[in-house]
Amino acid sequence: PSTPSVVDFRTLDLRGRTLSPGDLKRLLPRAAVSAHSSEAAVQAIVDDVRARGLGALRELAHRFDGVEQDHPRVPADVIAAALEELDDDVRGALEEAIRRARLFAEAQRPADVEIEIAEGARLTHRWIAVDRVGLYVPGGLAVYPSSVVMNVVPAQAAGVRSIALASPPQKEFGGWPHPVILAAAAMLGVTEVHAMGGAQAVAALAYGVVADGGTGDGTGDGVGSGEPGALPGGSAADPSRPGAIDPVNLITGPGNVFVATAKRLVRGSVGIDSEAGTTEIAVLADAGADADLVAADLVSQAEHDPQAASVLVTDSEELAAAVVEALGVRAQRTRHADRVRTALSGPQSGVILVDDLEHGIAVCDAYAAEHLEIQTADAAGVARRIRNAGAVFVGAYSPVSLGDYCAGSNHVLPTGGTAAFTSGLNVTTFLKAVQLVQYDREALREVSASIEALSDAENLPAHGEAVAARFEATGRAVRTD
Ligand code: HSO
Ligand code: ZN
Repeated sequence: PSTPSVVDFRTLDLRGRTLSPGDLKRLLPRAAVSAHSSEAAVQAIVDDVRARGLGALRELAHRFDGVEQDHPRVPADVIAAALEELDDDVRGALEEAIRRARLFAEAQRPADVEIEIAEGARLTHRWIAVDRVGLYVPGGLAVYPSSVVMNVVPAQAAGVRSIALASPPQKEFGGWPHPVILAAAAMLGVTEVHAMGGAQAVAALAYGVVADGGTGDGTGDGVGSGEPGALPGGSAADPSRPGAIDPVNLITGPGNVFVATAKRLVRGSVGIDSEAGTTEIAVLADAGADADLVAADLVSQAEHDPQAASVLVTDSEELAAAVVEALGVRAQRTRHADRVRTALSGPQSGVILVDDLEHGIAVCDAYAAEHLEIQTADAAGVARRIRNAGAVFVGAYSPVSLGDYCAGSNHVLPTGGTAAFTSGLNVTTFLKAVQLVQYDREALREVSASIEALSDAENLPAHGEAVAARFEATGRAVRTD
């Protein structure tokens, strides 16, 4: 598609229109999700990696990334060298980003709940970290060392014991991921990094990969299923062997449409985080907002991708006109002008005119933006009323770029309207809860009749009998500690 020479930021005028939330949602600018068109191709890649392990990974790295690799595991000395060569300013910035992200993530840890629901009847809701996670860090149009921080820090704060990082191999860096990504991993103490991208990375993390020669069936390649007994030759993935990858329990991180589709396809075998698709920014602004700053923020996210969405919601025609003008100026002089103009001129971007702030809040909730900036009077008051957004940036000094790097908040956030039902990465993404049940004899007796009544009602009498057996006069000595 050709790049527009000027910004064509379209207008949707919703003034005077009362729409149901459903109608509103249909009218709002949003790129059609085309994930399904690639589903068959992605499924084929996932199946291939699952069936052929390393052999498939090698071929796919050649085909998609143009690199020859024996296995994707990045050697420790390559990671150490990347840290060694890291620019001092970038290192300092990453340190500060890590420090802030860690403070926020650690403060998010939910407390276990323990209550005595009746005398002698104890219940505990206990949070436990997922054992092993696979974190995906995209390459592609840009490299994202900041995404290493955003994935790793909450996982570590949750107490995840084993972390595998995957990022696409880069031809210009010897087939390893970008050195700043490796350096960020090193700074965080992550030692298991795999140079693999796309759907193949997701499949390898989800199902595991057996090292060369590990299958014992003479083919050389194989794949782990997470169940050692099910492997060809009966050998489990052994992480000490070059190329072996242990399957993970959960995969998180943003990625392109292939990554997102692969995550959806392996879900069930493993957990996945919310889908982080092409980035979006919405700005809710009134007449008093600074048009040039609004434009700067809309351009900042448009630079990610020609499909990125930049949306302005305002009750001021004057502000809208001033923002459009400022967009034109900024979109000409910015480094990634082509991408930015394409993104701003796409059907996913534009200005939405509303009657007043009240109306604007309803529109923002229906849109459920990944990032929502509030640039209005009493921004904090308005922000408190927003129900649907991945992250809300309050006031003129909280731009989205702050959150992308250094705010302490997370930048892996739900896109495409999914903020209506899901959250950005945070500590709880990496936690699951176990419910502990501990009743003593008297506490059980108190509800035994209820259990029997319900077990009869469900025609499952053995359920009731299991309780009744404890109260029969058999003279059995039941342990009570
Ligand atoms: N805005 C992106 C994150 C990012 N920005 C990384 C710069 N680097 C999605 O939230
Ligand atoms: Zn960004």
